[in-house]
Formats: sequence, structure tokens, C-alpha cells
Amino acid sequence: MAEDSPTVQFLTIDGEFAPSAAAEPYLPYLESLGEDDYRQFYRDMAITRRFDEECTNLQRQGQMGLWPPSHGQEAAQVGSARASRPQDVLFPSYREHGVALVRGIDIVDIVKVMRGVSLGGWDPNDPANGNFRNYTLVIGSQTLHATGYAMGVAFDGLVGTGDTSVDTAVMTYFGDGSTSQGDVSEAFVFAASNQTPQVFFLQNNQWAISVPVSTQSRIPLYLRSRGFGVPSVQIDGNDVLASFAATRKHLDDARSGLGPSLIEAVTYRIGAHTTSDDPTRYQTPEQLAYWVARDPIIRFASYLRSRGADDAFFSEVGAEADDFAADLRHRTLELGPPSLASIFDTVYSEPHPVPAEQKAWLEAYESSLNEGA
Ligand SMILES: Cc1ncc(C[n+]2csc(CCOP(=O)(O)OP(=O)(O)O)c2C)c(N)n1
Repeated sequence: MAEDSPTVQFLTIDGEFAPSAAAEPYLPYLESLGEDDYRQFYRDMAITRRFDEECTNLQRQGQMGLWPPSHGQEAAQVGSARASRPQDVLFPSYREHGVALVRGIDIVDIVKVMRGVSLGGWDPNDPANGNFRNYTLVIGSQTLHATGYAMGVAFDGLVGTGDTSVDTAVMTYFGDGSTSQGDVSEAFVFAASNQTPQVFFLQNNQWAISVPVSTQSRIPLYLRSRGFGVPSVQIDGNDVLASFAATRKHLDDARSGLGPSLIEAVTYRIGAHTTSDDPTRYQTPEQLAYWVARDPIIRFASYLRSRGADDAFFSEVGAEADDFAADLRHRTLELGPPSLASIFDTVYSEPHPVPAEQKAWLEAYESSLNEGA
């Protein structure tokens, strides 16, 4: 990126530390990081990618109905998630596997959703799940949920107390396509009006399925929220340090009562929107090559090597990722089909005749398949 780029970037595409002008104000936010933190960023990104590859394979082998890959978006996700505090509440879309991993979700719970054996996957009220709310497939709706939640946090007096274990922020993840939804505009209006303790984390991966961002928006997306009164910054979404520093600052500001802001992480979805999609129908090989050369994990590995990380470190992480993938595969194959109760009994909190009738129909249908067996 050019010297006068408005984009916050610390690492060049070759992994050299060379902060852009826009990155200068964010430099102090890297000061809290030690060598272990840097290595943890790498580990998180490598395991997220391995998780993604394994799930893509499992879907292809018929073990899941659908898989939304996160390949290419690891830096945006891991940096921002590592910047959050335990009490912060995070509202994802459906591709935030790296954030889920950092916040402590048992990753098989995500598989359950995509396999259809669970309607939600995990209990967001269970502290073990890191205040990570359920995945949302209705585009952009989570931004409104997050804004409402952030208003509640402020009403509860959990903002600007000066106690770092109490002050709470809310962060919501969404894509470039989601900004075309009315829900996102409404979320900006309510966030600005109520000065919510909130960060909008937009991963601009360039595509809303097959619609390019150039069609969706005539201006850079980070400028859009400003019209609603929500200040914003654009970052290199493939630079984990930019993602960490920008998110740390904006979450800190939100917790101390300075109101909402938006971070646009410019990144790229390598490959398919989901396993049902064929990106070769609309992505050019040149565009893909441009972004493959900006791979967030390779870039950060080069930087770590310049800080002294050796082959032993990278092999250790590789072995950890292998174990992780083997365990994931093993536990996925054990999941089996969904139970009828989980499909019908949780639709309404009270008994309801329509799902009861549907459940009876499915039971009869399934037992008819066994007749004469
Ligand atoms: C309300 C609504 N409208 C349409 C869809 C269909 N749909 C699923 S994903 C998608 C594109 C989303 O693009 P973006 O927000 O950029 O996220 P990405 O998948 O690229 O991460 C659309 C239109 C939906 N799920 N919900």
C-alpha cells in the first residue's frame, strides 16, 4: 500500500515491519504484546486454516450439508478476537471460525450447525463459550442484535467506570454484502443515537456470493458509516497486527464511553462463498493470484522468522494442527443424525400443533422406511 494510504498496515506483504502513516496512532497498542502473543497469533491462524480445510473435506465427503470457508480471513478474525477482553460480547455472522476458536468455542459445535444436528450449536450464556453469540445466517441481522445488546450494556452502567474488568464492549462481525441490508443502516442509526459501546467489524472479502463490492458500493465501505455518525478506519485485513491494534484501540474507546466505531478490514475470500458455490464462474485468476500473494499466514510467518522463530516452532504448530484436525474428524464422524426432539421440540417454548404434526409425520415416514427391512 502507498505511503499516504488511508489504510492501517504494519506488515508489508513480505512480512517486513513498515507501518503506514495511518498506522502511527495505533503503534502504542502493539506495546502490550510479547513474543508469546505473536506466536499465539500464528498458532490461532494456522489452526483456523486447518479447521477450515478439514471441514471443507468433511463436507465433500457428505458429513455436512454446507461449509462456509474462512480461508484468507484468518488475520482479520484472529487479530480482532485477540484484542477483545473476556467480558466483551461478540456477535458473529456465519464465517467467524477464527473468532470462535479464540473465544473458546468447542469447534465441533460449529460442525453440528452445518451438519444439521443442532439448531444453534452452543449456549451463548454458558461462560465456557466466551460471550460468543450464535452464528447468524440472516444477513446483517446480528448488527441490530449487537446494537440492542450494547444499549443494554450502557443501561446497566457497564461503560466508563474505569474498572477494566467491568467496562464492557460489544463487537459485531459482518460482510461487505451485509452493508446493503437495511438492518445494518438501522444499527448504525441506533448506535450513533445512543453512543453505544460498540465496534462494527466489517470483513470486506470483496464478494457477496458472486456480487463484487464495486457493484454493492460506489464508495469505500469504511466511509459509509461516517454518514450515520459512526467514525471509522480502514485496515489491511490480512495483517494480523493491524487487526489487533485497531480493534484494541476501538474496543478500549467503546468501553470508556467514547461511543461506537467501525473497522473495515480489507481482505479476500480465497475460494468459494460456501461449498455450494463455484467462484471460478466469476473470480478472475489474476485477482485470485493477487490475493494469494497477500496470504495473511505466510506473511506473518515471515515476520516471525525475522523475530527469531525457527523451523522447530513451525513444525510444532503443524503437528498441533494435525492433531486438531484428526480429533475434529473423529468427533464429527461420531455425531450421527439429528434427533427428532432437537428439530421440532425447540421451535416454540410452549407445545404447538404445527411442529407436533410435522414431527408425527416424520416419525411415521422414518418408520415406514424400516418396514420390511
Ligand atoms: C436477509 C438475507 N438475504 C439474503 C441472504 C442470502 N445470502 C447468503 S450469504 C449472502 C451474501 C453475503 O455477503 P457478505 O455479507 O459480504 O458475507 P460473506 O459471505 O462474503 O462473508 C446472501 C445475499 C441471506 N442469508 N439473508
